[in-house]
Amino acid sequence: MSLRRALFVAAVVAACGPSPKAADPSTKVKAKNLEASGLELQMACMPTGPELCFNAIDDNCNGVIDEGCGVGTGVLQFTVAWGDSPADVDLVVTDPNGGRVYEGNRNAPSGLRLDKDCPGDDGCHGQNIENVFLDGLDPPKGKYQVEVRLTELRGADVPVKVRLGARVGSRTFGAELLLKGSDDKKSFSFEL
Ligand SMILES: [Ca+2]
Ligand SMILES: [Ca+2]
Repeated sequence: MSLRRALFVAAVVAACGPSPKAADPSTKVKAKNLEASGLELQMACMPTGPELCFNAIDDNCNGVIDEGCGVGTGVLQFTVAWGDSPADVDLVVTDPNGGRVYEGNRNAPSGLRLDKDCPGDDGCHGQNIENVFLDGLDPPKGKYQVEVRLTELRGADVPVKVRLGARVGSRTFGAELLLKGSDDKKSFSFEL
């Protein structure tokens, strides 16, 4: 190929480039075989207005929980919120490779990350939230387990009301949990 022809081909390729309308990667990620233990997942999203922070609810039903609130999101996101209760509630997410993300291990090789741990030094300010999201676009296939645990009561009134929100692909769902004492836990699992 002559230099001139090569330059022409390169220019055409550059002009065509990757399509600006690249498919939204979240539409390829879909949960199946959802199973809940001790909680009832609400699958429908009811838009109630603009997104509110730190409530673990996708208030504007755009498929993202608490966006614009300084928490990470991705094709997978799991969030718990429990207001100003002094209780220590923990979110534990296990991926299909056995990677476990929680306050004692904030990162898994799959890309799961815990980016907020409350109450504690993460700037909770009476708005307790824990958030786990997938850093990356290609979550490993297989079974995921999401557990919410009341680790320590710390003088809190019982039951401790916890809102759980989950994003899997372009869908969000959630549940209201009532945790009744230390070590009370609720969980759900799904497969990709
Ligand atoms: Ca939202
Ligand atoms: Ca929200």
